[in-house]
Amino acid sequence: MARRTQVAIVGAGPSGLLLGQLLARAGIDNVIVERQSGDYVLGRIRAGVLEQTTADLLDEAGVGARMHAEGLVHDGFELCFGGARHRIDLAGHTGGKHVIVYGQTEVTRDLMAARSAAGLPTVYGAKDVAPHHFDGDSPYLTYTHDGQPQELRADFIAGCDGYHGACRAAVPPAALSIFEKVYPFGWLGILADTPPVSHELIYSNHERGFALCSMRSPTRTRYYVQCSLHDKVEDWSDDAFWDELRRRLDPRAAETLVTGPSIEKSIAPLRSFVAEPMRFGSMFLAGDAAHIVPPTGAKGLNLAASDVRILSRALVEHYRDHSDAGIERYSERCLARVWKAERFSWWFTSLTHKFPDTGAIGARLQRAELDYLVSSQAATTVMAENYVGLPFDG
Ligand code: RFL
Ligand code: PHB
Repeated sequence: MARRTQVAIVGAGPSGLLLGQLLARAGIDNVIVERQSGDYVLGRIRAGVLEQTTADLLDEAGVGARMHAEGLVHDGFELCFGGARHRIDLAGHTGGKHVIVYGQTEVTRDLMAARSAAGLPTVYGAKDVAPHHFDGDSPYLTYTHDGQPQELRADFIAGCDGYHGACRAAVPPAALSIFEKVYPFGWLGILADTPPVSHELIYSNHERGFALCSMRSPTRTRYYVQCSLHDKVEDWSDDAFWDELRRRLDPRAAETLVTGPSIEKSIAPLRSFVAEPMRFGSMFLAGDAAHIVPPTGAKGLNLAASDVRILSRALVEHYRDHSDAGIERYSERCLARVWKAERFSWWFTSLTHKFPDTGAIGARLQRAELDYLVSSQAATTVMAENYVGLPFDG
């Protein structure tokens, strides 16, 4: 049966849900079509750090209350190398800016709750979603739901369906430029109900490989160690993980680390990826559908939010002011910010991970750069202003 809406959104991750919420608040009809179940989407443990502009957008979408109540404001983080920790004072180098530690799972849960409270339509468990006729102004989606073929007509399609989604895949290859780098290692992550080893995040460069100490709350931790791409989660017992993490931290952190049973354990590959442009006629790509960063700078979710900010404003301009200026500039405006975050995430990854092919000189060059970074006000400022999030171009 054919149904109609103004904006058909593919994907109920943070990009799709946030876009849906912002559009609905501006009186723009939208339907979200998601391949998985809601519980499956909530079960994915991912990002943990929000830039202030992301937090502001969640407020604008009316879903910021729990983030303000439960999120942890961080004014700095620590870099660990050579057996010692060095603090990067984010607030002191950016005129008082900070980040908020609040899990992607919670952002998603808040957005889902707001969407269902507002009675906005979401189709979970939609199979074989495909966008059609997006080179004209009458695009539509087809999909199967409960075994029945469905059609959703729209003015616009928003491809918020992540890296493996259907929207980018439907674009003719000749219309896309792809830029990609796959890193020769992954991150093994663990979630545990233990108190954080430190009140701030610790990014550690160690001869055995990178490690990251993060958290979700004062009683829940998220830790990562760089691992081989050949490793399987089953190969890593909790004890093996904790032992490896301890070895990659400074002696004080290693001693005070509180361990416990994992409640989630997973391996993520690391990739830098950009697909250009981000608009094809009446279809837009947003978030991971268009770009991926390695997680080292905590930029993925924040970039998704900045695409959604630019897209929601462009669509509001279209419907309210009858101007397509924002739509015409969507791709260019997103990509300006995307490439800067790609550069930062690639650089921070290069600085902190053990690379199989750069040898002893690679490690010494990293060490020289880390020493410089923590001793030069100029270098610390560059790090801090990128970490808290670069400004929008207006
Ligand atoms: P998502 O979250 O992948 O959501 C896409 C949604 O689309 C659905 N979908 C489809 N639906 C219908 N039909 C299809 N054919 C479909 N194909 C896919 C999917 O089921 C899914 O629900 O993309 P979105 O919304 O753009 O959000 C992007 C973020 O999830 C991502 O950038 C971050 O998680 C990246 N990331 C981090 N970002 C940060 O900003 N800070 C961090 O600290 C951070 N840490 C991380 C991360 C990502 C990680 N992994 C596992 C990739 C840590 C890790 C370990
Ligand atoms: C996380 O808490 O999952 C996290 C934090 C910082 C990062 C990446 C991931 O850079």
